[in-house]
Amino acid sequence: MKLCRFQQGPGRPRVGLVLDEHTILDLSAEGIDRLTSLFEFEGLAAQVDALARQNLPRLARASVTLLAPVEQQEVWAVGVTYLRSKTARMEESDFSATAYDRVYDAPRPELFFKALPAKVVGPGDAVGIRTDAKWNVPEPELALVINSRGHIAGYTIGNDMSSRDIEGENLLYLPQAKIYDRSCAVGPFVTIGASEAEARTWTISIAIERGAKRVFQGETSLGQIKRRFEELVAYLFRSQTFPHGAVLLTGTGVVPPDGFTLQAGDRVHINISGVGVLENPVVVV
Ligand code: DO4
Ligand code: MG
Repeated sequence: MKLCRFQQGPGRPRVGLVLDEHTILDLSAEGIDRLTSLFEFEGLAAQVDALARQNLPRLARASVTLLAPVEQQEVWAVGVTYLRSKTARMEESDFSATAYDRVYDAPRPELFFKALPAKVVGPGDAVGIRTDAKWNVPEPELALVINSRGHIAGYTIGNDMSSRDIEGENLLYLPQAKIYDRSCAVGPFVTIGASEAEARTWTISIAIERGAKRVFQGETSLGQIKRRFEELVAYLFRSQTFPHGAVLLTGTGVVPPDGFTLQAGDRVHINISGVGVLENPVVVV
């Protein structure tokens, strides 16, 4: 089952259940107008299943604008969770190679703040590349949607846009490489009712288009993520509370070749087999 946040015309954001490719069930008609409150439900999938059987308005998918499924949640990210990410980063910087090598095997994962909710870009909106960076890449990532009690309520797609030349110059520049306008896209759907074991069977793929040409594509399995999802969430919630829950990007396992950098006008498509496709054009910010 997939949930979404959407808007129809100038109206307020609403909450929907995706019935099929063309149809959304408007859960707001049942008084549910925030995803965050749904994510707090115990037995979320059963409750949404019961809602789905009610006679609620059905909307054409083409008549709504999908929004990022993020309301007041901070977005955080984990790094170096795939072997591919570790090796790419060790090659990017002699200076930081030991840090990446160590964190991959250390008990404590690398966690970093990524975006305030108001700065998250939704489906179809532009992601950004920095004017002062020369090597910019998207990072396609599974995103965990976590409630205030630290339970994983669902899964969505995240793009952890990164400036690899800034990150590679000095590890202390990581926040500048990772956090800037339009550096984080999330959406379009939140898949609920799937276990971690099921999510680990999904594939994540990315395609980057430049005009009519596909300039990069790559794919991996979410089963390649080294750490268990609950372990990542437990570290995020150590000595830190999230009254509205949080979204946690789980790291990238698909890295474009070193000669590749994004350009304004490119289109990034990220597909997770159990979730859907997050598509964003690229602009310079
Ligand atoms: O430490 C660098 C960032 C790692 C990252 O974002 C990733 O592995 O996805
Ligand atoms: Mg990342």
